[in-house]
Amino acid sequence: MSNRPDLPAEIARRRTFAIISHPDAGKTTLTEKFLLYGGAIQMAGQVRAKGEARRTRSDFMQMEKDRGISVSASAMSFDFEKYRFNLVDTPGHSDFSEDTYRTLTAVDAAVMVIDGAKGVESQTQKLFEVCRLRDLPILTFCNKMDRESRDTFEIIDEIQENLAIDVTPASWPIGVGREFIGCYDILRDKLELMDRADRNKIATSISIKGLDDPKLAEHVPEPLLSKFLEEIEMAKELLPPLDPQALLDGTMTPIWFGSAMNSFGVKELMDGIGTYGPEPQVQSATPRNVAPEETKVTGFVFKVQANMDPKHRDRVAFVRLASGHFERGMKLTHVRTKKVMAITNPVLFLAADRELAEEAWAGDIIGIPNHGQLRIGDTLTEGEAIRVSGIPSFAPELLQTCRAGDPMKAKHLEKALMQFAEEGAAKVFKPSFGSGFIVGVVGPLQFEVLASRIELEYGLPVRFESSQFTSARWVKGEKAAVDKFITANKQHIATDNDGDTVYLTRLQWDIDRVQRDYPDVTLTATKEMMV
Ligand SMILES: Nc1nc2c(ncn2[C@@H]2O[C@H](COP(=O)(O)OP(=O)(O)OP(=O)(O)O)[C@@H](O)[C@H]2O)c(=O)[nH]1
Ligand SMILES: [Mg+2]
Repeated sequence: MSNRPDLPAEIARRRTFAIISHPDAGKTTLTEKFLLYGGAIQMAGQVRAKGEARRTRSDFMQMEKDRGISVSASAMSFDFEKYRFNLVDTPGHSDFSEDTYRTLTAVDAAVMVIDGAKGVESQTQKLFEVCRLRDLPILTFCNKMDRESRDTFEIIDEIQENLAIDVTPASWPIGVGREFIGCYDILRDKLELMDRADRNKIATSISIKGLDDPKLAEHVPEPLLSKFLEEIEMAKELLPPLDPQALLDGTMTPIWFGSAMNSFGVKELMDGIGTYGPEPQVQSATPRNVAPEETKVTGFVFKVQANMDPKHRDRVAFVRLASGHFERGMKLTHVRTKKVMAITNPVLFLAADRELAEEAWAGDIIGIPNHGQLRIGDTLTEGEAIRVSGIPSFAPELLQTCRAGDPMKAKHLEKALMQFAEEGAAKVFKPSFGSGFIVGVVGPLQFEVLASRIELEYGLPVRFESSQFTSARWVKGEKAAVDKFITANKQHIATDNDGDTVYLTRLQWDIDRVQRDYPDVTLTATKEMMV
């Protein structure tokens, strides 16, 4: 399968995708099994590992290990057969959705995970809409089939109806719950049996010559067999067959059934991503779009994370390469500042682990350690003034005041908060009146993550307290008009980490009043990522 036949082989073999879903559907567990099948790890870890048991690679932050949830997107690059996978495990919880949405700007496809007992949940629906806006191809994995699950047709109908996309079964489950024995691989006419005893074992697969092959009855007991044959007949009549182009256009999703925990159905899904998933795609940018086969390197930052490795204490920018063949030591122009940067220590991620990258190709996600020059939304090129557009920034919806447990440590706290602001983990405002900092986030769990990270990464216990303000607006306009506005509203004015002016208030009425009284001043709920 090839949708851009002119791509160099190294680029054409790349598959860059995000794993998305409602919280707890099994993204991190599935990611871990991908690594196992890719040969990147020898033994799979668990999300809620007790004692010395191994934990998953992608939930490496302390809070993720403690709570068994993902709070931050993590990237992994590894080979699978003839393909190179660049996979991003995203957090499902809506409090962290800014990170997830940004990740979706840096990938060519999404693997949507659904819990077989729950079907399409609220967050699945939202994430799906974001994918559809970008025409992102979607491959679906219906997980947790080892437990009591919903009727297969019902799950498929629900996806078709709620998400308005054609669904084609790539596999079909046989038996439900404790009687679930495996799946029939529709794409390759194979029977896959699940081994409940060994969770890390690759499933046994049995080649079948069509559905009337007597071998089927040797492995599938009655009454499961009759029910399965009846269902598959109906499925063939009612559901469309796989149309690879419709998948690439984002109008059809193939669905695989399985159990990430039992390593079941994972290999078939990976094969599907390799065979039918998109190659690196054209990146929209201004003043022109960037095609992966262009010989010059272009890349953009979609995520920044500080202190990923406590031993290094640095900041790493996650860069999606949009075009070209990158080699270590290359000098790239940082378009926002027009400065040239020598990229001497680029890394490839395996979650928290990294490895020096001697080279990388369009489609890859590389890490560039830096001291804060690289921000979310920045573009790197070989000189051309191109800017990648469309990286979202959310309006901070919740504001709290952050104070250091030890008041003498206010300067340290400022430094820590500024780092998190530059990472994009929160918005930080320094009021022109009074002490302390006001931190703005999208969801309440982000305050907890910040408190835990400030303590762990900077050794600084902090408290978050309710703030007298509930909304923040960036102030824009001619200097004279803005200055006049600032002077008249001093108690409401703060600056963000870039020194830009912000208006804080607790009343929508105030915002309306400003807009009426100061027609030359504009208030915006978000700030463009690029300046
Ligand atoms: N029974 C069963 N449990 C599973 C399966 N896959 C995952 N789980 C469990 O479901 C829970 C959630 O799994 P995660 O992999 O953390 O889910 P997630 O989607 O990454 O969650 P967030 O990142 O927090 O949104 C864990 O306790 C897993 O062990 C499965 O196939 N069967
Ligand atoms: Mg997770």
